[in-house]
Amino acid sequence: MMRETFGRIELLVGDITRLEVDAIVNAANRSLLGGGGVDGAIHRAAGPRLVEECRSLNGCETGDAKITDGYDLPARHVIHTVGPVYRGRPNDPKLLASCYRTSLELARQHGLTSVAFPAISCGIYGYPVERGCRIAVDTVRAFLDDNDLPEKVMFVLFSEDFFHIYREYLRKVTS
Ligand code: AR6
Repeated sequence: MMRETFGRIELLVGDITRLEVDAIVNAANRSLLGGGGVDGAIHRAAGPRLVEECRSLNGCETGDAKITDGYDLPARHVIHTVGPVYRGRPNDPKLLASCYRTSLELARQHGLTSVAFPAISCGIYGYPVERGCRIAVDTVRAFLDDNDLPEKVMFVLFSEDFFHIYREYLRKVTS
């Protein structure tokens, strides 16, 4: 099985919509009204009540995050964040790091124990996965060092290629 644990961080290959966790994070767009990729999959699995709640949120800025119920998902909540479209600019890493940090901050404020992230911005938004992975791992590790909640963070990758990139980096920084 494609799964490995690094302290409070767990890495796995799978479909994030199937996870029974306190919150899954959605790589959304600023409208928060659905789209393709993981966003489409989450809305399909959560059912139409999710987009109804999302309509009341008035969208979300890039780098920010908002929380909803999980409805028909096994996850209790969805944390919707909006990653940057990759342009190779100095602000891209800051905005992507902010997605991870604000999502974790929301989880902490809601007393959530377990949170699962997809590879935000590394699909349709074109972020190079090697860089996206470093930002994800560094930001999550720094947050966990400073906070007791969430107790556990999962990176849920959709391909074995992405899994290997994350695993190599996590092994390097945790050894
Ligand atoms: N579980 C886990 N990961 C998944 C799943 C899944 N079910 N489905 C796809 N991925 P993307 P972005 C992976 O494109 O780059 C949407 O239209 C996928 O293989 O979903 O942030 C939004 O509305 C990739 O590795 O998100 C926005 O408009 C990763 O999730 C835009 O796409 C992220 O890819 C956001 O683009």
